[in-house]
Amino acid sequence: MENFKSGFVAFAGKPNVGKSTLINALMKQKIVITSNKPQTTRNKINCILTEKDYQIVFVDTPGIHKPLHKLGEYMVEIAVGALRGVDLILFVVDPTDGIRKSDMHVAEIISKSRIPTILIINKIDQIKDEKILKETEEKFKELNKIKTIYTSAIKGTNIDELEKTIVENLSKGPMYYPEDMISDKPSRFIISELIREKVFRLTEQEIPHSTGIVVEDLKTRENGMLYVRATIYVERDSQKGIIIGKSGKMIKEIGKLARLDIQEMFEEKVFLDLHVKVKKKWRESEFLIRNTMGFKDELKKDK
Ligand SMILES: Nc1nc2c(ncn2[C@@H]2O[C@H](COP(=O)(O)OP(=O)(O)OP(=O)(O)O)[C@@H](O)[C@H]2O)c(=O)[nH]1
Ligand SMILES: [Mg+2]
Repeated sequence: MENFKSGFVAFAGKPNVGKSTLINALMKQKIVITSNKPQTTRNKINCILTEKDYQIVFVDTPGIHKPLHKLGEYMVEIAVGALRGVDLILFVVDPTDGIRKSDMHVAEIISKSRIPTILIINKIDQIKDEKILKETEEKFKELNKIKTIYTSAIKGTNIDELEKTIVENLSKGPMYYPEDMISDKPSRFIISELIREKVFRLTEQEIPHSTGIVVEDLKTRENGMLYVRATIYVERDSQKGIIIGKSGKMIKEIGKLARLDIQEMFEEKVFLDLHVKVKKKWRESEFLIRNTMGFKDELKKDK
């Protein structure tokens, strides 16, 4: 163990650039949720990759954006706070969307931290003209970066190279987590995320962002089946109607897809009992956010 390396490696970037997809690619399994809608990730989630000679703790973070409600403020607070004290920052940008003020804002926060940074230009499978990659890189020449890596998280392009570069930049260190641990979050949280992912993927407009999931009950029954009772919270009656869908079609689909994912992750047969409730304006209330989001760990005490 004398030459064992380890470190905390935080992902940073605006929403939807592919931070969580990159983490799943590096972990070689799905751990965090992803969707084509911005602001999918709401918490800081540590994902742990342990190999013979090193342990990397990937810190997934919410996308940094201009918040429109209290939930958004918390997400940004968590994202910026997650960069404090890490060993390395992976700054992810999406060249298909063009580099904007919002990216430069993240770059400024990263620069101020003075933490060594790797610039990741992701989604290169969508880029036909190499010139765009060079131009994108050029925009960040002020950034104190160790290296730039072009990736496609979806195709797996340069993911090995990224891992190698991370390891090269880690110092000698302890095993922070047990070697068989892959996430620092409890099962209830992971299950609530898998359900939320289906809502993000199957619904549109303001619905996904108005949704919070709470796993109320989780137990293994005598027949070995994992029983999950969860509530999907929305803000308005009309949203409840959409989540349930015509003759319950939507909630059935959410339940089916979530159940398959939970089964795969926990390697057990799952019975998923899903409910929908309205909690008016829960995204504006600190108390309700805490009770709807599993945010408790990261947030400071009531101000
Ligand atoms: N074509 C392509 N799409 C990608 C790639 N990486 C991620 N995506 C897609 O981009 C979308 C956003 O991915 P996420 O991983 O959820 O993005 P994120 O940065 O974690 O977003 P937030 O959690 O909202 O901050 C999803 O639809 C992904 O499938 C890539 O390399 N190529
Ligand atoms: Mg994410």
